[in-house]
Amino acid sequence: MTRASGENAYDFLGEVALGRGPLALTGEAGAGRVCVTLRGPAAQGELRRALGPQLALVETADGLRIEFAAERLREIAGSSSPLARAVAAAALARRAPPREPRILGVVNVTPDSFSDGGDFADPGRAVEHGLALLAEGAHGLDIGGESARPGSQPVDLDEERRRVLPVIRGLARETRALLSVDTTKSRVAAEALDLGAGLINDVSAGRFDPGMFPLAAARGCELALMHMQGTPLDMQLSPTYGDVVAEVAQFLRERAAAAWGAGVAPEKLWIDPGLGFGKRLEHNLALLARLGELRSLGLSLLVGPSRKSFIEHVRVRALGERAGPPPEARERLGGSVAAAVSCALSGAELLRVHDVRVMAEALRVAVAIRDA
Ligand code: HH2
Repeated sequence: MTRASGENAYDFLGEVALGRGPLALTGEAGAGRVCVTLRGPAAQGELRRALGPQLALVETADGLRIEFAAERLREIAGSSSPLARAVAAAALARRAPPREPRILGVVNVTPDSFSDGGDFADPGRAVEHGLALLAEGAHGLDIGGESARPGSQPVDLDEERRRVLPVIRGLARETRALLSVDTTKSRVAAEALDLGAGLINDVSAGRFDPGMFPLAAARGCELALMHMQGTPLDMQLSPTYGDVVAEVAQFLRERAAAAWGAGVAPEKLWIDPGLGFGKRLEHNLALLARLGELRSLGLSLLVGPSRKSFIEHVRVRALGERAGPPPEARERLGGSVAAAVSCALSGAELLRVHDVRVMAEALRVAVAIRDA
């Protein structure tokens, strides 16, 4: 099916979940009420059964107008009826972005991460680092035990558990902030959730482990789905796209629909374009420049621009011969701030960053200027 990109892109998700003919959903949420107009086959009976009698259904020239109290959104998003979930998703699609994006501080418990490899491989140091990031203004922490840098090899399940679980256990004892586990393995994710994690950050978007979506559905936790072309081993060999933004949006739509089909409520889902994961400089820049298009999927948007190589590639492109030797990834602070501010102004709701204090200050000022 050909789709217009932009405003109505979320309709596609509705269609996938519903498995019906063309159906358009538009929604708006505000003033404590949610209004959704359903165009196409007006399944009044199914809606009444799924949403209950407190529902206002009115036939209008545009289609069937459905109205309910915003406080029911959460319950409706978790309904067993795909149609009810599509209605909730349409409403969620129109949520205004938050005033200021939240910050997910990175805690890499790895010897080999490109950005800070080995700095926090010891669990005690990793917990200390996480608490310091929270004190600097992070709203949550993303704890990972497997590097996803280009060319990296998968880490053995037990090794990843050994790296990540003590850190999550230690942090959960000290803080009630959101703890995210950066893993593609459902076993690691399940144990992290047992210890107090609330978000699974799966850079494979459920492609590497079929157990991931059922786990997230059963536990009712949040789930981040990231785009990657290929695997960390081969993703930078020859990344190729026609229209990178359209293709990333399509991938995320399909993965979100699959997660949804497995029972994950749309309001629990995060989508992430995966900067640097199977992308050349021009792909990363296009995704950043047109990030707002991904918001039309109606799902919360997470982005990880921090310390990524495109920052260095911009420097080399600009300076040419004068660029000199590359600085370490941890020295890409200016570029990280510029990219994070750009993401915030495009409606990102969560930013995965290493340098929390500087980033929190930059985002606060950028948003204050926008809102002045
Ligand atoms: N980037 C990295 C790791 N996890 N998760 C999401 N959702 N989005 C990202 O952009 C993202 C991510 C890579 O950064 P880092 O953790 O610093 O390095 P490494 O993968 O080498 O540990």
